[in-house]
Amino acid sequence: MIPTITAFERSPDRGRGLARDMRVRWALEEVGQPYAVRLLSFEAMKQPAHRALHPFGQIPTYEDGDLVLFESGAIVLHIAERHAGLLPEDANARARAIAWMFAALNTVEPPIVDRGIAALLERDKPWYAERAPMLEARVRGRLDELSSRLGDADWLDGGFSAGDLLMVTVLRRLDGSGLLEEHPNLCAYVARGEARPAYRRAFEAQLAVFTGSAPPPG
Ligand SMILES: N[C@@H](CCC(=O)N[C@@H](CS)C(=O)NCC(=O)O)C(=O)O
Repeated sequence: MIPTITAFERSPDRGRGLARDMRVRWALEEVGQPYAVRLLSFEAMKQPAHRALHPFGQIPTYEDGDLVLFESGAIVLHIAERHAGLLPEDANARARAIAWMFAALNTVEPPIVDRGIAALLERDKPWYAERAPMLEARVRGRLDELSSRLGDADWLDGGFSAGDLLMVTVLRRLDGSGLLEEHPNLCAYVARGEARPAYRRAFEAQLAVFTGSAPPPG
């Protein structure tokens, strides 16, 4: 039995690896765990069959035997706890790596998502011109702080961990905004993550879904 995850049948990001199944694929590749993927249309994601797995009708989900999980962070944590390679052995270092996982999803991702959603859905609204600089300033604030903490280190706290995996995927959401480029150390950090063989395999697998070159499920 191998775990099954869900992903977009046709990702709105056109294969740029920004959808949240990418984090789960990357974690599974890092620990060498093979997995299956069930692709879903937007319509199927909102049907009762999928909502039984994911209360909010979203991707990704993770099924392994009796276990069904949703929330990309919870899935990555589950994978990291059950396999070596994504969390340190030392208890304190492990707790700190988990703190970075939360920081990625709870402190850094929200302002990035808020800015992205406003640009997508509010661009034609009368308040957008006033709101956009404020949203951008919030992202800049977080990036300044993260950049200061990272300094010239390779990873956030010692060796590469699930905290870095999530942080890199969160920062990648700024692709094309020019904001990350204001911090050369954060660009280099993301590039280090993207250069990992496990990242490459995960990226190619999700891209193959978009280009239609993924092997048929089964
Ligand atoms: N906090 C959730 C967010 C899940 C999420 O927003 N998924 C997006 C794809 S990246 C989705 O399914 N969007 C379609 C929708 O919400 O209808 C997680 O980290 O798993």
